[in-house]
Amino acid sequence: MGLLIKGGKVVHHDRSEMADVYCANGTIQCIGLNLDVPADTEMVDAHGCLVMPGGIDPHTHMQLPFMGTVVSDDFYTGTRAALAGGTTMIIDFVIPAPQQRLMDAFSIWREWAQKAASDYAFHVAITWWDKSVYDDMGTLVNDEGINSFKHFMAYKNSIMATDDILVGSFNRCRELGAIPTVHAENGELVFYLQQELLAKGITGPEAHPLSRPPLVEGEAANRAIHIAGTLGSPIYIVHVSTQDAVDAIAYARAHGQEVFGEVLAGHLLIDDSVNQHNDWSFAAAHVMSPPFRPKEHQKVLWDALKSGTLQTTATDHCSFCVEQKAMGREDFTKIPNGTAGVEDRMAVIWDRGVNSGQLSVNDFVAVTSTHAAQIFNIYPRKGSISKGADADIVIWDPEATKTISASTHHQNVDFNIYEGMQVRGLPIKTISQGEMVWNEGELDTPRGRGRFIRRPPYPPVYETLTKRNRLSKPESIKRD
Ligand code: URQ
Ligand code: ZN
Ligand code: ZN
Repeated sequence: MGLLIKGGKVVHHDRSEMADVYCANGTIQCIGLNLDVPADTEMVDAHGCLVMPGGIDPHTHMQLPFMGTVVSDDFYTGTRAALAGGTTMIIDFVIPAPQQRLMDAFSIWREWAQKAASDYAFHVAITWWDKSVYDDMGTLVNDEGINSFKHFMAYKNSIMATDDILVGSFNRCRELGAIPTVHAENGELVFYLQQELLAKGITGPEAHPLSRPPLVEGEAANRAIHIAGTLGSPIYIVHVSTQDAVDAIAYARAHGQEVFGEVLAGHLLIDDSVNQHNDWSFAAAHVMSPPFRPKEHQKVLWDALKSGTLQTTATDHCSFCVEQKAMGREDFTKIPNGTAGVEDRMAVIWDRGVNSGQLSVNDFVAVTSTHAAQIFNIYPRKGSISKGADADIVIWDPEATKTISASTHHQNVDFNIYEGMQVRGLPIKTISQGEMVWNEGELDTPRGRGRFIRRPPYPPVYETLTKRNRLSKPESIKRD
């Protein structure tokens, strides 16, 4: 039985239209008015509402083992909460331990994600390098539907990718038609500043941002951009949080380089005052990397999102309960880094972005869904309301209101960084794979209904890139 979404305004990333949407067999069958649909079609009333592509969160870490503990949301609870917030797909991360075969780690994460309630994909992290990593990257792209590889430039003595790894992996990405992504913080500088702060006896969560000042992100973003530009690979900078990194991205893009940037809802809305809070647990609950920044960076981030310098929004959902954060009670470097937010991303960006007039409704669709689908090569199957696309749709009531709270959210964590925030504009219905999974406050998300979404490689990048700042095809490099 199909669904007919009637009476709404369909909002695409580039235009809007009054139209009905008929979904059946998990996909969008037709869009228009006075549609002729089967008699047993279920009617969904969207009058007064907007009908948008389901959100895509390109940056989450469900049930990640990290810093001696495990993220409290698993692939079921985390994706269930995402659906309640209008997000119908996440892109999570396979993070092999150094020396662990990529294919082995991939199998482990695939198993964990079997329980997901929404569709999902994976970026695979490159945390070490040898011929097996090179080979496994090829297997993942050619056989497993992976087209993006993550590099943590931070987290020294753990998963940090040094420059030699960046060079080898970015070049391999170029060969395979994959996109490298980076967590851009200079891990050596962070480590040095952490040791310096501890030596001075500064051990509380207030030290965390002091060990990761904006230049630490700006330097790493510049370095990654220049390595990618030299090798001719595109690059995607995750959780851009500073003017320093925005400036690096804007300069590179203005000079024709293929650079994409992501901003977290948290960094758009929350400033560094949270780090100075006199309650240890409150300050520790906000410890994430990159840290929350002084307010002036937030305006730059909003302007970059509006102007297209940054293209996507994400959450970096990496939830730790209060007692997990207490692992760093004596030493801030041991506070598990991460905050939650997969359920609230769309509502908080709508409230602070669209209601404030900073973003149009079409911009909202672009930065919460369409751009991520386009960059990670699953558009228009995902991120669009078009014939043949997956029926992943959110029905948005621009006048619905709520107060965000850990006491009412669906995330499996006892803290919410948006606690008490009042928002206007909410997802009142979420449709995933053509099924009503979130309906006026009720979730219907059977465990394991989510699918692993394969993402094809890009056409060989050296066939599509301009010649500027690029190596030409390797075999055509003239050697004298
Ligand atoms: O660095 C990341 O993106 C992961 C490990 C989540 N933690 C965080 O603080 N952002
Ligand atoms: Zn990160
Ligand atoms: Zn992350």
